[in-house]
Amino acid sequence: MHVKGANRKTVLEELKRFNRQDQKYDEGKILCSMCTKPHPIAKKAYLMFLNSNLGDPGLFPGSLQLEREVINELASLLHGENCVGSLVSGGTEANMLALLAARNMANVKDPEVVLPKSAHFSFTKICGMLKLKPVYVDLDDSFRVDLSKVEACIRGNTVAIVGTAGTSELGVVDPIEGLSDLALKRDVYFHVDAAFGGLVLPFLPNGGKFDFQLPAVKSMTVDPHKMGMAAIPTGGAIFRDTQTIDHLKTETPYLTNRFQYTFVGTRPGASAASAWAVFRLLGVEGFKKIVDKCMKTTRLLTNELKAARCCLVTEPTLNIAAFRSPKGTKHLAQSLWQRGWFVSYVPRYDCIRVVVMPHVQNQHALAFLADLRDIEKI
Ligand code: 0PR
Repeated sequence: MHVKGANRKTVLEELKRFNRQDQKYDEGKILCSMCTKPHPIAKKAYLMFLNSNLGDPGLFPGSLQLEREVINELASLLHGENCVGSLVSGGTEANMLALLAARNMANVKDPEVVLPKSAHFSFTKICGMLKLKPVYVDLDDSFRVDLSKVEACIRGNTVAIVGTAGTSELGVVDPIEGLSDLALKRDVYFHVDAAFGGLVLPFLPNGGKFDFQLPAVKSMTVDPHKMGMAAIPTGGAIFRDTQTIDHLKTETPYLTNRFQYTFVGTRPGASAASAWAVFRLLGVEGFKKIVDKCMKTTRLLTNELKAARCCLVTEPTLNIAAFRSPKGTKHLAQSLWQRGWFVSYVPRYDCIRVVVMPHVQNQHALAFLADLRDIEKI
């Protein structure tokens, strides 16, 4: 820290210099992100609640009410009645809370968790921290976890099985219904990671069953800071009932609340306000329109990619396109980066992944395709 402070104008000018270095969603070049520009109402709401701390809700009862309403809205979108939960820092923390509840509930020696090989990398961190042994299960030909292999991995010390509704790399939905049946049959905790898909699938015409309408689903992750267009950080951890979150309870000896159910103590009320504002402004109809537009742009992209002789790893279920080039995919990814297109290269599938978030417009997809054709000389 400098000994003497600077004047306000200098501080702001210096900040602007940093800010200019950051990429801007509006330019439509960020194709590798599951986040997007927060909705303008989210920004307003966030600023309005900048002071609020959900970790001490007695001081901020309005913010607490906003959090409850957001959790209830998410639960009702996901067909959950009487669900409870918290807004947390993101998908990592939500997944962690779910596995902690499962571990504490089972209370067994040498606990294990059965995960698809496609599960988000946050589970690797979580298993390390919670001292859970991850048992990774192979995928089938459609990149969904193989049910019979999951069953073969469930043992007496399995504390949970996990399925993903919208994998991070390909946007694939695991056979959640089959996993739910299996969890019921084997009496094991079932967590669904819908960090991304949880705010896409409910707005698709054929989203399928992937949520609390399946009886074994005990908890779900769904992040408003991804397709919910809320400000970062806004993650959602939703649990079927209070008995489950009782396993997360920590006494807070001197605060305005008696217990906390999250890892993080101080939590931004501004996040709750930003998600609440987007939900209230858009409603289901507004979300449907946005998701529909993202899906149309995804289809435009995949059709044109095929015409440019690229092959899709799989037909998209969500607004994620994954493809390979016959001339070398990694090289194509590097060339696209050189031209300013921020795509992901996924070594596991040797593919390029494009996430078509609301900031990616048709015109950006077309400009991207023009550059791709130019690189590929097609
Ligand atoms: N579960 C799933 C299915 C996810 O896709 C993610 C993150 C998580 C859990 C963890 O969520 P948090 O990162 O909120 O803790 N998915 C994105 C990813 O890894 C996160 C992201 C977003 C990364 C924007 C980069 C970026 O620019 O791709």
